[in-house]
Amino acid sequence: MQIWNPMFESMEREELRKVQSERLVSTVNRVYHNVPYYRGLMQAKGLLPGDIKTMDDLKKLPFSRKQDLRDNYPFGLFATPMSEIVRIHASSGTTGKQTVVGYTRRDIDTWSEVMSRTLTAAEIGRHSFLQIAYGYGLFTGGLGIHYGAEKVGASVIPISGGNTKAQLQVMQDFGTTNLACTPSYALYLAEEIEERKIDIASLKLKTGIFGAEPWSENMRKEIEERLNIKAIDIYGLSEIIGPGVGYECMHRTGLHIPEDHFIPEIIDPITGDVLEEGSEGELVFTTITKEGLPLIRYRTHDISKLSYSKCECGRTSARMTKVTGRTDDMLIIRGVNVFPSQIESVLLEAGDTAPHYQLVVDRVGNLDVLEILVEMSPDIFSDEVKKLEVIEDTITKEIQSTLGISAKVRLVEPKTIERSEGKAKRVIDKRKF
Ligand code: DLL
Repeated sequence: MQIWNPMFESMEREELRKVQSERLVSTVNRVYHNVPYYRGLMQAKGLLPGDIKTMDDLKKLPFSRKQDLRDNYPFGLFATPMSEIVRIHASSGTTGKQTVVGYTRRDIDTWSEVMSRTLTAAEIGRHSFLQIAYGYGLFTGGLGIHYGAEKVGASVIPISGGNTKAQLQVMQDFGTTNLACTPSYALYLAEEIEERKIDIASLKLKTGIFGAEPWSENMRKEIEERLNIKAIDIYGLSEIIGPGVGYECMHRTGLHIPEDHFIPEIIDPITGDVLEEGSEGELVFTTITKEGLPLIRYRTHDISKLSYSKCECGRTSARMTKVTGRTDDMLIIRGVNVFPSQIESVLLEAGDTAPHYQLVVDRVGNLDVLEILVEMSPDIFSDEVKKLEVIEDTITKEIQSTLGISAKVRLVEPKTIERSEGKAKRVIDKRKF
């Protein structure tokens, strides 16, 4: 198995720490002098750039948050003059203003570099036909992957998201070997392939790189079986760079983090304390090479764990576990913490249902009620009502026993839950807080 940049991806950890320390010091100096907002945050903590000498001092630095970007909308946290910025992206999010991010020419090179590492780890290279079905535009998915894909020499098919019919046509006619899109769109494509009776064996698909939203291991199994491919998890967020912040190799034992560019930490989301290796908590990243929008200890709200052991693939970089959810996506239903991905796992485990579901949370009287709408798989759709009731009942019990909450499960007809070409909307929370 190939490694794109063995010097950095397989660097001795002690050596890597030196590189990180050097780059951290220079980043802190840059933001202190160039971004008044950061200077303010550091001053509030009584910190001068000189107080940060090595990686050991990282935890002294203040956190940054999405709200900081919003408060400085659109360009207030940029650390270079706008004349140096060659690209602007934005992420829409579900609430509030867009989060705007800017890249210098060197940032675009860094992005292509970390994406080249990502693609090489998924064995995508000169021999590959990569269909990029992530959206092109302000979203970072399309263009972010695109530049890395050209750099590794893949034949790039920049089809962007949507237009499912064209996606399938291109997949067949161009001989797509690799697919890049959200896991929910991958499933939708699988469904359409079945619907249109396209022989899956006639396709050349081998591997897909899926991310941009949480997806469970059961969802991975489902995609792999239905598309007859290997499904690789890729992670990233616009604020840090876009896709390229975490990537699985073919061993799929966690997502490798290019730590010579982004330093990860896991913190307790309540106290902000840094947690030990292996503990579950909120992922925090510090960028140490970015010029346009360097971010110090940026709180992602994503929940994961870190490990620093060497991977069988030879990479020595930290690995994060698959993101199981976001601290802000976590539903608290009658006091119980529930992540949509846990419910997804139960639904897929139970069988007889399609992996399309929606959670509707409401408050009746003073009680939270959770309704789970889940599509029947087409083959049980025609079954008698009694059988459907049995399935609903089984899932309800399974949810109760694994998650400890009661939910009303309602099987709905195939294809009634809205399909997404990008990130799926899984939760409708009607409660007023
Ligand atoms: O979603 C960047 C991206 C594009 C990643 C394409 C992978 C592939 P944003 O729109 O800023 O950026 O959303 C970032 O999406 O904080 C996570 O909550 C979630 N997310 C991204 N990748 C994964 C993943 C892009 N593999 C937010 N698993 C992040 C779980 C993910 N959640």
